[in-house]
Amino acid sequence: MIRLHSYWRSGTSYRTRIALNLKGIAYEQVTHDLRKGEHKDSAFLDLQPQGLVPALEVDGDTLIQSPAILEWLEETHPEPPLLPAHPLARAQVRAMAAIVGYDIHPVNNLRILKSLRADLAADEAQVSAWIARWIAEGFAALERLIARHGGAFAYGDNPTLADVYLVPQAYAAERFDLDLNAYPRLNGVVAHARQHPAFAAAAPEAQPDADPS
Ligand SMILES: N[C@@H](CCC(=O)N[C@@H](CS)C(=O)NCC(=O)O)C(=O)O
Repeated sequence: MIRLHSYWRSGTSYRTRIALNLKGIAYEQVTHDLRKGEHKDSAFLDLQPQGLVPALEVDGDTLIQSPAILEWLEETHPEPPLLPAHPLARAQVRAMAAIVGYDIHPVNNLRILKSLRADLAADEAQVSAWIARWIAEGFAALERLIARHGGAFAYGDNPTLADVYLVPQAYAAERFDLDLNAYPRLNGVVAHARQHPAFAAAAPEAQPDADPS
């Protein structure tokens, strides 16, 4: 039994859904509405003590932290691989994923934005500028890396962890009105990845809890 605790618009949930779909793993989803603070309910804190989605229940155990979940998926379900065979190439893919996973997403997360507003009295224009600043810096680097290593996907011609991380971050960028045309290679591989059934099925608007209102 695999149960994903998630939220439709959460980027870390989205990346986990993409990887599960690419690996062909069936799972059920339990939603935690971040807007209502449901991720801080005590029952969920028993599973994920940080109160962050995603969490993945697997046969009675709970995995947390999407990078750890994705590595676990890769180790336990090696086909199709989301990392190339050569150690150097694996490090390059992991680096591209890390630009999103460690350098963009964490500083733009909901609790950080709430803290900017509550602790530093930032207004919405300042919050938007903050979000755009970190995405732009990371995407400028990724644009160069995709030009160097990319093919149909961000690294070569098959989906890798680089795409698993990038596509949800591109979705967030569009939500905050960033113009992806400034990153033509990045924009191209994201558009291509979105056509892939595993990515399409993982898209926020395709989730049972999607609520764009
Ligand atoms: N490093 C964690 C980050 C998880 C995370 O930040 N999840 C977000 C949604 S994308 C969340 O639950 N945010 C709730 C909050 O900030 O209060 C992971 O990759 O799993």
